[in-house]
Amino acid sequence: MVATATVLAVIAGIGATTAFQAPASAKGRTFIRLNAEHKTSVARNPNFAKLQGGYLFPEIGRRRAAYLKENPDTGGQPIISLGIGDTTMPIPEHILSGLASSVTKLGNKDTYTGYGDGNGEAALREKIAKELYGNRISPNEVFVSDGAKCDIARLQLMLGAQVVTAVQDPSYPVYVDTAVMMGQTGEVDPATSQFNNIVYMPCNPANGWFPDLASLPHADVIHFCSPNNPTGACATREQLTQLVEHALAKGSIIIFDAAYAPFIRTEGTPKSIYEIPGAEKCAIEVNSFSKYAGFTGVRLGWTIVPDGLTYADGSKVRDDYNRVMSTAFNGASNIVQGGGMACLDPEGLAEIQALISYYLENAQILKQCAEDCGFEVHGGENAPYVFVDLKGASSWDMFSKILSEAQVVTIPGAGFGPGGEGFLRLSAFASRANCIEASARLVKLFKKN
Ligand code: PGU
Repeated sequence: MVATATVLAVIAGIGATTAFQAPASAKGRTFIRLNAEHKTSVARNPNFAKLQGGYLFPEIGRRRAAYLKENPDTGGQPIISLGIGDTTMPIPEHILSGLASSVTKLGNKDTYTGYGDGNGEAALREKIAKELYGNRISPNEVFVSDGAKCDIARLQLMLGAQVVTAVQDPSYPVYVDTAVMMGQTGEVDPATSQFNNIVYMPCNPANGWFPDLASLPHADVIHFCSPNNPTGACATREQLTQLVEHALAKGSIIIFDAAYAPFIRTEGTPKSIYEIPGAEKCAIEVNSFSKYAGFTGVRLGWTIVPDGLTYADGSKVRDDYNRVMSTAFNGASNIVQGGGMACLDPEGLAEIQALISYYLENAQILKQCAEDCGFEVHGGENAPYVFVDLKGASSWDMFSKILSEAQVVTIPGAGFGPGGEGFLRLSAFASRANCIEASARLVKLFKKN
């Protein structure tokens, strides 16, 4: 029906039709014959042209699919993913019952609810404040959401284009990518692979994965993640105190990503930036049930914006974040918030600890494996990521080698910023069986070479 080089578009007349389908009767309608290369007159947002290729994790997926297409038998064994940090263990019973009971409530006219409080149900905000922050934070400083990644983007929307952002290098790519999308940056510098107008805070084995803050140019906003993705480094109380003191002295705002907080098992290591005095005057914290409770697909997170955090003009950051949330978000799903409540019951908290213990044991297996392969290894303690030093090898080359020769997906360190080059990230969120099998394959591969 449709000519190969052209599509028919209906621009007048009532009645359903698609752009690719000629209607049964053309009577009374006006058609335009459009060239297949039809363009709108809308200019592309120039910030998107600055981004270097696609988002990291789908890019890994594309390379895996391309390998599979060319090698359908995958060397006679299934591909194992130690790539994206995606949970694999099922949601435990008590937490699941919280999700199930909120579904049931929706089917009963006495308990049915529609739109709720856009910042989260009061009971959940109270429980987060009490169980996770020991009431150091008040419920009206808690904003419940559909996840930490989405909150990071919404914080950028609030901060606008005029701020200078600092990131750990390497770091979770969402901080830089959303800064670029917001227009905070210039172009990428091909010589350094760094975006102009972003402050890269080098984190590497030589500085104990903690930047020399005093030597860095000023940044308005400092993204800091601990336990860190991808390095697995976990900042000490002394380091976080330095960070907070630096932010207070410079008037900066810290956006502290605590998505992996429950992996911290070392006594005395802070799980929240608000354990550091003064943080309530300079820090926002993003967090999520994704890695705590296997909620990566369920989607539930929260952000803390303290009442005492202000802009230069004295206005409250909290009020602007409230404006963003009430305008550009409509509250986390009521089903999912029931799951969040169950997470914070004593039974749910115990289930979270059991899940985390399982993944931490996986991290030990992967750490041992990388050491057996002859590499120096970082992370894997108090964190679900193992960061392998490739002794100068290119991380994308190593990613390809391991995929094609051992059928194991990993993440190249360079995907987390130029400071990640020469490293490979292994995720401990795979199943135990897959961690053991992947380890055997990697040891075989590297012992051979
Ligand atoms: N913050 C950090 C530091 C993360 O590593 C991740 C997920 C998130 C936030 C996302 O939390 P949500 O609450 O689920 O939105 N990092 C994974 C998944 C990749 C991705 O694109 O989010 C990873 O493999 O790094």
